[in-house]
Amino acid sequence: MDRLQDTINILREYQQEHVINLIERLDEERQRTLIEQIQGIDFQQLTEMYNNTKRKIEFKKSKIEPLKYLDKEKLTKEQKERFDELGKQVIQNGEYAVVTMAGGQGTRLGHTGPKGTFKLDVYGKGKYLFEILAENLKDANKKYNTTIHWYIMTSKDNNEQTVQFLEKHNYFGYNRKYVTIFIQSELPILDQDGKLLIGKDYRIKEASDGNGGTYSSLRASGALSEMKNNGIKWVFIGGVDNVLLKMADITLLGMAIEQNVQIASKSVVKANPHEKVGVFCKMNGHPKVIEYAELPEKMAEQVDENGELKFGESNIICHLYTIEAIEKASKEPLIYHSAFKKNSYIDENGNEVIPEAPNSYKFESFIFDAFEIFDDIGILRGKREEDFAPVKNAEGVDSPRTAKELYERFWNKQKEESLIYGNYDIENNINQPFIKIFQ
Ligand code: UD2
Repeated sequence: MDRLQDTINILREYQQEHVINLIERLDEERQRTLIEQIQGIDFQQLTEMYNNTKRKIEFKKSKIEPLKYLDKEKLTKEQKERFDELGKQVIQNGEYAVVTMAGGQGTRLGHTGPKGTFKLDVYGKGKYLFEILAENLKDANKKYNTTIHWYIMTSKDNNEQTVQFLEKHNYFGYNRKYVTIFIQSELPILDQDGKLLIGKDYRIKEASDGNGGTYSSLRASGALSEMKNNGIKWVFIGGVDNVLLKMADITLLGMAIEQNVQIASKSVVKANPHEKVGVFCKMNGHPKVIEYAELPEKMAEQVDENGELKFGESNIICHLYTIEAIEKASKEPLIYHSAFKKNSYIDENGNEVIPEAPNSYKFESFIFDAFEIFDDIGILRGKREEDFAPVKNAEGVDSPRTAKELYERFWNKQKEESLIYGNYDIENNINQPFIKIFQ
C-alpha cells in the first residue's frame, strides 16, 4: 500500500491528479505496471522540460561564426592518399565500429513500420533502407578484409518489428555475430498544460528520447563496454534514411586522425537557406550544429563576401568519434528540445481521443548537442550527389523519388567509371566490388 500511496503523493505534488483517478480504477495487474512506470519518471526533469517549451531559443547573446572545414574535392592527391591510408589501417586492424540510429518514428514518410523497412524502388526489385546500409558495410568488409561490428539502435516502439524484419531477411547476409541491436530510452509526452497522456494500454504515453539518446543508450545497453573490450578506437554514428550514406569513409577517418580531433563529421553545401538540415557553426568558441527548426531566419539567409550562405555547411548525420569521445558524451546530460506533435490518448471517460491537430510535446535530445563539450571537431565537406540522399517525405524534396534518382545516378556513374569483367548483374548485385582498371 505505501508504494501506491507514495505514487499518489508524487502525482499530486506534480498536478497529475487525472492519473490518480485512473490508478484507482485499474485492476491489480495494470495498477502495478502503471505504478512501476510512474516510479521511473523524473518529474523534476519533466517539469523543467515543460517550462522550457515556453522559452524561445535565443542566440542573440552568443558569438556565432562559421566552422572551418576541409573540402574533399580540394584535397591534394598526397593528402587524400595519406588520409585514406590512415583510415584503412584503423578499419583493417578491427578498431572501427558503426552505429545506425533507427529509433525515429519516420512519420513524415507515411510508411507504417520502422523506417529501415521502407523499400526504395531502385533497379527493378527495389532495396530496403536496411538492405542498402548492410550492402554499404559488406562492401567495406570486402574492401578492408574485416567484419565491422554493426550496432543498430531501435526504440521501444519499433524494436520488435525491426528485429523480426532483419531476422526474416537474414540481416541481408550480414554476419549475425557482428550485429547488435539495442533499444534507446524514452521520455513521457506532455499535453499543452503539462499533463501526462494515458495510452490505450493504460500506461503513461512515452516516446523515444531523440537521437541524442544514442550515447547514454550505448552505455546502458553494454554496447560501449563491448566496443572497448573489442579494442574499438573509432565509432561512426549515422542515420537510417540516407541511401548514399558511407558508413566506412576512410578519408573522414584519416582526416580526423591527422587533425587529432575527437569528433569529425561530414557536411554538404546547403541547397537553400531553408533546407531542413542542421548547420555547423562555432558558438562561443565551441563547435555546434543549429537545427533547422531553431535556426533564426536572418542567420539562415546570411551570405558571405562571395555571396555564399555564411552558414551553409549542412549536417548530414555522418558523425565519427573516438571511443573516448563516446564515453565522455555518454556521461554528459544533453539539453532537451521539444516538438509539438499529435498524440492520441485516453480521456477521463476511458475513450480514445485522436487529435486533428498537434496537442502535445515530445522531448528529444539531438546527437550533435554533444559537440559543444569539445573544443573542436573536424568537418569534411562531401558532395551531395555522392553523400546525401535522404528519404524523409512522401513527396517533394527528400522523398523516395529524389532518393531513387540520386541513388541510381550514383551507382550508374560508378559502373561507367570502371571497366567490369564478367557478367555484371545490376539487378541483384549493384554493390559487387568494381574491378578498377584505372585508379
Ligand atoms: C536530421 C538531423 C538534421 C539533418 C537531417 C538530414 C538531427 C537531430 N537532425 O533531422 O540536422 O541532418 O536529419 O536528413 O540529427 N532517431 C533515432 N531516435 C530518435 C530520433 C531520431 O534513432 O529518437 C534517428 C532517426 O531514425 C534517423 C536520425 O535519427 O536515423 C534522424 O532523425 P530524424 O529523421 O527525426 O531527424 P530529422 O530528419 O528531423
